[in-house]
Amino acid sequence: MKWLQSSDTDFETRLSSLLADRSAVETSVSTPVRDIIAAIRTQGDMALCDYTARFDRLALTPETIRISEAEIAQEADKVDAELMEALTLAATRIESFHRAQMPSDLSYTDDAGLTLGMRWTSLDAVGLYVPGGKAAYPSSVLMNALPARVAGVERIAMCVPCPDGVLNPLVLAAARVCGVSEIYRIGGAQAVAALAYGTATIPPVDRIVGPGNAYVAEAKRQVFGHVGIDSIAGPSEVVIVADNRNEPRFVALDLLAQAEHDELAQAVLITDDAAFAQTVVEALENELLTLPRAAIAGKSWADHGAVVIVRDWAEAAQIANRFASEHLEVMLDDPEGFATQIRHAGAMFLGRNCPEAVGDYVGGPNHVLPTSRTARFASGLSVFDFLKRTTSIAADANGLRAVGPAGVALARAEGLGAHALSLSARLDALGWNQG
Ligand code: HSO
Ligand code: ZN
Repeated sequence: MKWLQSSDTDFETRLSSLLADRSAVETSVSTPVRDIIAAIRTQGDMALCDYTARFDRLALTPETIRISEAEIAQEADKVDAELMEALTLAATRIESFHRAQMPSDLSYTDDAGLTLGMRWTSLDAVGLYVPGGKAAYPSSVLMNALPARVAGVERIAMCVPCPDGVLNPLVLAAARVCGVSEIYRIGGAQAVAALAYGTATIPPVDRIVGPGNAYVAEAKRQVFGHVGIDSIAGPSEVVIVADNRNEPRFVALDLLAQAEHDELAQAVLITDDAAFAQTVVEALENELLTLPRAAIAGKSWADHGAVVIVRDWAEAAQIANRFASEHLEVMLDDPEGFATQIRHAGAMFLGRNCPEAVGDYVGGPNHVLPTSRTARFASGLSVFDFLKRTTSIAADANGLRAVGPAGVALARAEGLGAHALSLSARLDALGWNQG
């Protein structure tokens, strides 16, 4: 863990190196991924079944790539009622927040008499990648599928690797809560390629979203352009701005909640009281003695964790903006006031009783957020990832008379004769006097 004090002379250097900590790019898998994508494009289902046999030890035929409705129901029914209720509550809240995001179309007639419009339409088909193993979070199924649903996407196809053929009841239950029933038991770069280019059994989609390992991330990068993708997620991070009126253990647990995701996760405490920070660190070390994922969380805290002691909250806000972190918790007397100074953060959690875990599961806003300081230019997943815009211009003779001559001048300046004529021929017919 690094301890920084804004009054120290080497503060700027040490802060810069802490900020630079967040940009590891995995490229070593690019060749095998290229080969896998090429094989899926040329051999379709056959290659898909081969890779699944090899990587997931699961023998499939084109008929069994898709998980049947009966299997989904059978697995989902294994989930106990309390968990089902929790999933349903989460889904209801996530859905209603994303519904509130839905934008309106635009249309107005301007002074020149042109009617200008912009209409939102949804994507036709979206692929949702769900990782296998321990990182198969049912909450992430909800966070990826529900915005697509709300946006009006007709077809959501989900891929989830099932090593040794084992299905994950929680993931299938979450899919069922979202009304997703087109689910394939495939994963890795081969699943991304199948979604992007299609096979005989899997029709292609228009955009692929969802987290995955290095192979999945690289495959998404390589199919980008042919289809859309969401952002490539890096390790998770949290910045917590807290005063000394907080319970140190709560702050410690919030730091650990981020650290336990990944050894590369980063948890940072910004406070104005060094003695308070020390009690938080002690509480954190104490929790590490019993935490089930102590090995991961401990390594994350040791390698990437930090405490930053600031002079005042204005300085804290400046530093938080420079972190542009995925999550920002504000545990101060006036969190809303502090939040007005924040311009770069994926998501904020305001108040002493609003840990990030509220947002991970049951708050409503999306938990798929920009990592690695990309909140400087990127935002969390939303309905906008599943919508696109089409603009329109309607012009009658008067409208063309008003704006056409300027268009002719620009077209001539660009040396584009047909452009100029397509305007001027009409203008001439309307009695244009070129002067
Ligand atoms: N904090 C994670 C999301 C998550 N947490 C899923 C628990 N489950 C990345 O924002
Ligand atoms: Zn989390």
